[in-house]
Amino acid sequence: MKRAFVTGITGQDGSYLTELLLAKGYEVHGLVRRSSTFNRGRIEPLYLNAKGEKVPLYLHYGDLSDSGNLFALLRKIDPQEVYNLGAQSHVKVSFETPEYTSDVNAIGTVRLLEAIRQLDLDARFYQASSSELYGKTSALKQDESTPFHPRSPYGFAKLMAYWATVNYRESYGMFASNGILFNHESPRRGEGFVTRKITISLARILAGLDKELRLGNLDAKRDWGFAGDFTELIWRILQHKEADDFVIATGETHSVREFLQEAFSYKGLDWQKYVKIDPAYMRPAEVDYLCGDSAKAQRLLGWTPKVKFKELVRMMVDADIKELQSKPMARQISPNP
Ligand code: NAP
Ligand code: F7E
Repeated sequence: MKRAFVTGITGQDGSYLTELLLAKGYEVHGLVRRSSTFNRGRIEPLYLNAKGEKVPLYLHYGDLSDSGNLFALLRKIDPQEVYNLGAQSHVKVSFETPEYTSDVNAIGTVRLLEAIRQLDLDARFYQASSSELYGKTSALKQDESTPFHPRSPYGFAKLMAYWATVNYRESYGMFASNGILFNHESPRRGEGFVTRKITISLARILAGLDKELRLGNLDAKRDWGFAGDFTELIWRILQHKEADDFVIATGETHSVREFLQEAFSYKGLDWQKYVKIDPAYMRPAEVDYLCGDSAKAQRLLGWTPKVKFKELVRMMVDADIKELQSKPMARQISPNP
């Protein structure tokens, strides 16, 4: 049985990837942070299989900022595959916590790579790189050869992690690969990201709980895919015959305004009656436009994205309406970044 070590297991991608790895017969070990409130909601449904039996899923306390912890865990688990999905993943928050974001996202990656190297583990390493590396780009489509120009502490920290991964591959012959993933969303998306903020808010407006939705820049364009599709690729990147870097994207771009239009019109509402622009949600520097070219992944990993924009928006809207109906008064929306 293959053993995988997953950082960021409690997050959106961590939960989809764990589901996939368990279905493929892996033993999965996840790094979890201690927090004052329990945050295992996304992985709780995975503890038992369809027959009600316990699955080989093990959680270990730790943190990407703690080298000793990472060394001890990797020594004990001795995984064949390491997926580094853990990160302070919010771009706007990274402007407020640049040092912390750099420590976790950049140095945290080096800590993992260094532990694998020093322990001489025979482990393949996946780094969750991001389209935020491209930032202020003039390329109509971004691929593996497009120059990087990050626009936030999140972006520059992920840039260092990207290059650390490439360097450990080139210097030490390690199987270390980057997936440069464009935005991917789902009903499990964090509530502070714009797509989920919109779909939660729409569900609350429909239920009569909210009257308005406060947002920042509606002109930004993103290449939004479905997280369930993308995590299959994360796994395939580590099964490829050699370590390499791959762009994962749908190749279609839409503005935040188009997302709003699609979501609200699906439920027969005019978004312009509800949305207020609030400078609190603007960023010191913005990434205006992203649209990925994943031809390399399609050619070498045999993959095409399945879920299209409209289907993704509707899936998220329907899921949030259903969730609100199942616990009507339970949801207190907190100020989202
Ligand atoms: P997410 O839902 O925000 O999950 C982030 C995960 O990282 C959570 O499990 C979180 O744990 C964990 N984490 C945060 N700080 C940590 C620390 N100091 N030590 C250990 N773990 C820590 O993110 P996601 O959307 O699943 O994204 C997964 C990865 O892909 C991230 O690295 C993200 O930057 C990157 N990425 C995401 C996208 C996207 O569109 N989703 C695109 C490109 C790249 P808690 O639950 O305890 O907070
Ligand atoms: O913002 C605009 C905002 O926070 C998208 C992360 O997963 O994808 C994600 O980063 C756009 C931006 O995602 C609000 O200004 C308007 O232009 O949903 P987001 P992101 O910044 O693209 C990349 C690939 C990652 O790697 C990251 O980890 O929407 N926007 N109004 C808003 N954004 C937020 N969050 N909240 C607003 O009210």
